[in-house]
Formats: sequence, C-alpha cells, structure tokens
Amino acid sequence: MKHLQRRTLVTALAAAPLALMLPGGAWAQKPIVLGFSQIGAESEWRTANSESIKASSKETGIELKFADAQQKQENQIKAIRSFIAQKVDVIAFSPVVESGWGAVLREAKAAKIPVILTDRAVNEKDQSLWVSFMGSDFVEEGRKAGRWLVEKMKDQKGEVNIVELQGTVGSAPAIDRKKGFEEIIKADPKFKIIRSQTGDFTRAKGKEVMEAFLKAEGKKINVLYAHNDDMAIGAIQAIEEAGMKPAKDITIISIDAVKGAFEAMIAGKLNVSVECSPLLGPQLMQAVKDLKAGKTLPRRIVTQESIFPMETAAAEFPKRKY
Ligand code: GYE
Repeated sequence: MKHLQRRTLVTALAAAPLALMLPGGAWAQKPIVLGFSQIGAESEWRTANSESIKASSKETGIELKFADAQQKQENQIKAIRSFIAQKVDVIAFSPVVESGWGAVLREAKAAKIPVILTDRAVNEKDQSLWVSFMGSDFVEEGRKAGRWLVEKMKDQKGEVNIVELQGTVGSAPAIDRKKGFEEIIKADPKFKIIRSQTGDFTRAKGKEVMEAFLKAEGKKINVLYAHNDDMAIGAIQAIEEAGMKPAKDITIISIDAVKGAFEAMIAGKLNVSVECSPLLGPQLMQAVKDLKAGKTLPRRIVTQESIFPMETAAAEFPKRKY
C-alpha cells in the first residue's frame, strides 16, 4: 500500500509539468505583460499608432496595459509609475516631450523593468535608462520636406516666404523636423520663414494658427510647412475660408502621409506629404519578446520611409494602411 502510494505520487509529479504543456508542445506560461503609455489621440497618425500596438499585442498574446495621457506629460509619468507598481515585464512609451523623464526612468530601472522608447526620443544624458528607441528619423523627414521645396522652387527668383506650423512644443518631432528643414533651406537665402508657431499637432490648432498667419501676412505667404498632416488639413480650411486656393496660391508641405493627406492631395489641396509610419506595433512586440528571451536589443531601430508628391497620390492611395 505504502509502495503504491509512493508510485502514484511519483507518477503524479512526473505528469505535473506535462499538464502545462500546450497541444503544440510548447510550455504554457504566464503571458508577458507590457505597460504602454501613449501620448493621446491628437492626430490620425496617433490613432493608427495606437491601433497598431493594440492589434499586434492581441496577435502575439502579449498582455497590454494601455494608458492614454491626453497629451500631458504628468499623466504619462503617473501611468509609468502605476506600471512599475503593477510589476509589468516591460514598459514602453512615446514621450510627449523630450525632457523631464529622468526621475521616473530611474524608478523603472531600480525596479529592474526594461523601458523601450517608441516613436519619440527623450533628452536624458544617462542612456542606460532605456534599452532601445524605435521610430522615425525626424531630422531626415524635415530634410526631405526641405529638399522637395528647394527642387520645386528652383526657378523662382524672388523671395519664398514660408510659414511654419510646428508640432507640440518641446517634442522630438517638432524640434527635429524644424531642424532638418532649416538645414536644407538655409543654403539659399531666398527662403525665409516669416512666421513659425505651434499648432500642437491638431487640426483645430492648425486651423486657428493659420488664420492668424493669414491675418498678419495675407498674400505674402508662398509656402506652408506643417509638421504633420492634421495641422495642414486644418490650415487648408483656413486658407479656403480666406478665399485662397490651397496648393496653388500657397504651396503646402506636411509630414506623416496618413489617409487624410492622400485625400487632400487627390483633391488637389496639398502638394506633398513626407511619410512617417505609425505602424510600430509588430516591431514593438518582437522587441518585447526578444527582451524576455534574454536578447539584447539594438539601441536604435529606425523606421524606413518615403515621400509622396500629389502626382503620386491617386496611385498610392489604395495601398495605404493608415
Ligand atoms: O507626426 C504627429 C503625431 O510623434 C511622429 O505625433 C509622431 C507625431 C506625428 O501627433 O502626427
């Protein structure tokens, strides 16, 4: 009897791990938990980015804790602190502005939770506070916008007066897109940025600020450079309401290449959009898995992107995924 009991126990113990085996032979494990702090829903780009992250977390079985910060840094810091308290496996976030992250990132590091930056960079000296940064090269996007303009205006003799709608103040894309664009246009003194103000990456503010530009400068304005499509779309409305023709009276350049921009280009109201892909979900989930498998991530993962002048819009539109 004693002997039998022992055998049963041994058999049961041997069988125990098998009970955790999935039909495919893989071990059933607790799902990896990812805490993601999103900036908000300020633009078409951002909505597509959130959808990409949510969809790929489902596909990969990574449990996603998603927090929307409504464009406020303090909300992002709160969300990250709550992810630390919940002991998630990995934290990822898209920092609304570049600076002011040191303290919370040190808390994550002390809790031994790896942090991945997506989309936007932070301005912190201690690079050990995050394991990887994936997203676009915003300076290069600004350069692409500048190069397109230089080529477009190459035969223009007189001054080219530009108004600029900047993204969120202190954000990486606003800082870098301005920098890249200026770097290219400064080669020719005929290019002048006569007004530059933030439209916070939204349609409503883009429209409002463009109205003010038009009031102040009117017909003097030759070019609008908007740091994203949404602000350009808002500005197009302001230009039309002022009785002018967008893309004709004022050449319009923007960044993102979201569907709304393609629609505007097909309607002949936007001249060009530089691509910035929001589809970071699959790369992020892969990175999370790699981290959990003990792999070291590349410090920088750059998204590959293109540029779409309005002449290409109708042919490209059906292929667009965001
Ligand atoms: O261009 C803009 C969004 O960080 C790249 O944020 C992103 C920018 C994008 O609101 O539309």
